[in-house]
Amino acid sequence: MERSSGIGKDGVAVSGSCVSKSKHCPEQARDELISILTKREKVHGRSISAFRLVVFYVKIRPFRARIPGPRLVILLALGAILSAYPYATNFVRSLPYRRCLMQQPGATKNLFRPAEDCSICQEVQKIEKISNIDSTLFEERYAYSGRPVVVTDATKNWTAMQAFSFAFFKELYKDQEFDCQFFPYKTGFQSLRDVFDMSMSRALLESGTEPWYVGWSNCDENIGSILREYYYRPYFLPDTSESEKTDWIFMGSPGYGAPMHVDDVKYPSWQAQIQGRKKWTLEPPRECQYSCTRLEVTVDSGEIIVLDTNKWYHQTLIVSEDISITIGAEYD
Ligand SMILES: O=C(O)CCC(=O)C(=O)O
Repeated sequence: MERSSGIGKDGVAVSGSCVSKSKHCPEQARDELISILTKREKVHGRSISAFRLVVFYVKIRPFRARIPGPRLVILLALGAILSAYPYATNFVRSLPYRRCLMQQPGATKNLFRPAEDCSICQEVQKIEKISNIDSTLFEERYAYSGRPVVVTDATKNWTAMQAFSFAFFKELYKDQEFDCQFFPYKTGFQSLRDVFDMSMSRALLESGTEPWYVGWSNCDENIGSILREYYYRPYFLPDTSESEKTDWIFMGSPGYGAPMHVDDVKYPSWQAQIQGRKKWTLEPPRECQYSCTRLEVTVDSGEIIVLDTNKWYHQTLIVSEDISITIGAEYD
């Protein structure tokens, strides 16, 4: 999982150079490609099963009968055909679209990401603040529509609201060496270790000390379980959706935040404001600039913003006088 720029599944993108509305053009190619890529995983599984079947057959035959006889040769040939067949059909299916497809080098992902369908933002004039929302209604209106929203009443019973602090995270990570993903923003920190090694006066934003703002993802299972003791899965998420196990934590000083960018993660995310206030500025995808508007919302302590960070360019700024601490995750 990588937060920074955006592009489709498996690093494969559809180039925009195809003739519009023809069989070879991006929309059809993309749909077809997604179906091919999805199938590829199933196909891979099937080939492995065919191979395992042959191995199993050879194993259960009595030892004397294991010497390759005509039946075994036929069986092996059948196994090979069975394994190769799905790959071959998949390859043939993808032929008409090959000229529309290209492997995307990491550095150009953002430049050549597939165009968004601007219906995700055309109707959105502001970011609503809602409460007491039923998960079915949430699913219908917000969960997967690309419409950003702030839910104001979802952290009520979270002990995270009192427990999370710089000192809490410092203690939690004291024996942890590995940072999953770390964003130093404008600080000179190289790692989370550097963050927790800063002086307590700087950490507590005392006057005369240098401001700081960092973000990181947690992929340590033990720490993940501890964090989950302090918050619940937001009640409004669709019943069938899973919250990703990776938590994202952002923390730091007023006046700081993340620069404008778009992510390349799997799913939309929620982010809970545990302490402080943060202003979010969202810009529609570049191709929707003329049909959609730029949005702004300030998320207060206790509120949760739900946003598809793969679609909306976003930038943040801490506007409270005290430290801002947030925790969030993706949901599928
Ligand atoms: O919370 C922040 O300051 C930045 C969040 C962000 O950029 C993200 O979730 O992609």
